[in-house]
Amino acid sequence: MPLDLPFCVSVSIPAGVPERYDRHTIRRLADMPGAYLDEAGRAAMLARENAVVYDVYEFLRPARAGDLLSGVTVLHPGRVGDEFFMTKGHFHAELETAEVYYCLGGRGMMVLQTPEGDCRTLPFSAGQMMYVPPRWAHRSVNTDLEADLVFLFVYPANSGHDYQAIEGWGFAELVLANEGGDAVVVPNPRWNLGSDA
Ligand code: S6P
Ligand code: ZN
Repeated sequence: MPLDLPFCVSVSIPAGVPERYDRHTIRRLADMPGAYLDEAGRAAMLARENAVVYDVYEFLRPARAGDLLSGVTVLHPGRVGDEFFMTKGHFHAELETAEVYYCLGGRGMMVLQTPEGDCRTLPFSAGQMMYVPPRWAHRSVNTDLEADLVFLFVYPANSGHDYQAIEGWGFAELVLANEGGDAVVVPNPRWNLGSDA
């Protein structure tokens, strides 16, 4: 789409895939080594099928302060062991940048965490808006095994992404299924082992 002109695009509810977009990123199980607690379970699933965990459809803009990036994420249903499918999660490289999510469909949670380790896990379902303050890393989790978790996002175009810290430390909290299949938030036993552990 032309970079400096207004645009308007249809985004269906609850499916979420925009009628057009600039970039489509597909994240599969193979793209998430070490992300799930049950790494052996991930490897076993991967041996059967490199399942798509989520799709991201983006409207691109120049990486300049004052501009906004936007798009839609479609996080599919599934579990690795007891852990629900989730996004990789990231800090914004420009730490002092915020983000807004609006959930178009499905049922899930967002895990948010500061660099100091303050971790909050909040419900995030169709019709809800999530404000991610500056400095808070964020990960989305689909807790519904039948439906996609679909959300629209908007954030400053100069934010950038820092995946490394989360790949190393993870988040302090995990969202797992209990014996009845319901989502429960539990402390991450691997938390703070660090990438050099
Ligand atoms: C970008 C925004 C979303 C995520 C997307 C995938 O700042 O938070 O577009 O990129 O939901 O998550 P992740 O952690 O793989 O980038
Ligand atoms: Zn973000």
